[in-house]
Amino acid sequence: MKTVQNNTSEETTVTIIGAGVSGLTLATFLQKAGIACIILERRDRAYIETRQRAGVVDARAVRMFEQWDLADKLLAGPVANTIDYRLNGDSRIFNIPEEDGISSRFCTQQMLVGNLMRELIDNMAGDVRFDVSEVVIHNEDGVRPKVIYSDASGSHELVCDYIAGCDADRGISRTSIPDGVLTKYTHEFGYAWLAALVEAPVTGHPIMAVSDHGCVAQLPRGPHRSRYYLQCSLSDNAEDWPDDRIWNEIRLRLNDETIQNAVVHDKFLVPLRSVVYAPMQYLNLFLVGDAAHLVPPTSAKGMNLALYDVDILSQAILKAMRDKDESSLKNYSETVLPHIWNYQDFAVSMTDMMHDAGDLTQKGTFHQQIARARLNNLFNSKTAAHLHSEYQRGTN
Ligand code: RFL
Repeated sequence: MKTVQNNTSEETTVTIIGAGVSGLTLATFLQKAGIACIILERRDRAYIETRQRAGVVDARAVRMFEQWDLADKLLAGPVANTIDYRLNGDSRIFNIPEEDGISSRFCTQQMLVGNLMRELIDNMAGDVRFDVSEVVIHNEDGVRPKVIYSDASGSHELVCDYIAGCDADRGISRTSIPDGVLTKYTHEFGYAWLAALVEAPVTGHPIMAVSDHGCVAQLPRGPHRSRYYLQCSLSDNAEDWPDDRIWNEIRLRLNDETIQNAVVHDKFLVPLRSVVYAPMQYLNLFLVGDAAHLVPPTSAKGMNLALYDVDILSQAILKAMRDKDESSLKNYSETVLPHIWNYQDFAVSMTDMMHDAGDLTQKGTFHQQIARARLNNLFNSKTAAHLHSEYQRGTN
């Protein structure tokens, strides 16, 4: 049977491209504030609800959700305030300081995204259009922007006031900005992490470990699972890492022969890199989250930076709509970028320290000793203990 093609044109206030953690959070806030918005997402709902990534919502983001009266509904997990740092098997528990009495929470990105979907779509009748394709942005000076997209029923046009580009690094929002407007700042660390999702819960504290054989981390991903990260070569691929090799390396790097093999659900390589695009806006288009910046997973901050952007952008849109004052929108990029750079600094320091302290092949023995001295400072000095909270506080 031939499908009838139905071409439409509609108006809304904010078109959001991408129903990841930033797009869904932004839409939920706008919907709660009575500002019309539509999300366009190229995947289906089931795919997005099962995509496994981050595991901790930091204290700043917890406070943001509390301010919107959404923390209890969206963030299910217990507080996350310790990390077990290990150097060749010697373990120290690091207490992550609270921020104004608020702690980070264990809440997987998958859980947060699922809860956001239920709140936005099922409870607030939010408009999320899945399975769209051929999304094209028209954002010319002096004209209300338009977003054209296709779905199974035909080609459609959304005329809006603002566009939020929440479609991550490979989306179309950033690439719709004319050449020469954005500057790309990037740093390649020169190694990768093998990310393996396993059927073995974190039994003590989340672990970040340095050993002479390279770095390993174990982070919680729900009550029965954890994500292991193993430093590896940029030229490796997942086939180089059969399950037995993964478990042998985990035992070796954690100095713990008692660890048992368990089911490995998925494994893939993440090349470690830091990227920032600036400015994070062009006319009526605003870039949010991974569309504008990437941090290496060592820092566990990518999702939290995306939520920071949403916090600033949602307040700026509210001000523009309620008070007819676009000054905060005009300053969006200038407001957000110092915080992003602050976290890039944190991510680079953490990543260098954790890798240089173990791996001699990158920078040699001198830098290994420097990195180990830094790690000891982190364990022993009160000032260093405040490092985490200072970064967390950022440029509030
Ligand atoms: P998302 O969550 O990737 O969502 C982008 C959405 O846009 C859609 N999309 C499009 N839709 C319509 N049209 C198009 N042309 C489109 N192109 C793309 C996509 O389908 C998707 O649904 O980006 P967002 O919202 O910017 O959020 C960023 C975070 O997801 C990301 O920073 C974190 O996951 C990073 N990250 C971690 N962050 C942390 O804070 N702590 C962690 O421990 C942590 N671990 C991780 C991570 C990311 C990882 N990977 C693989 C990327 C671990 C891993 C393995």
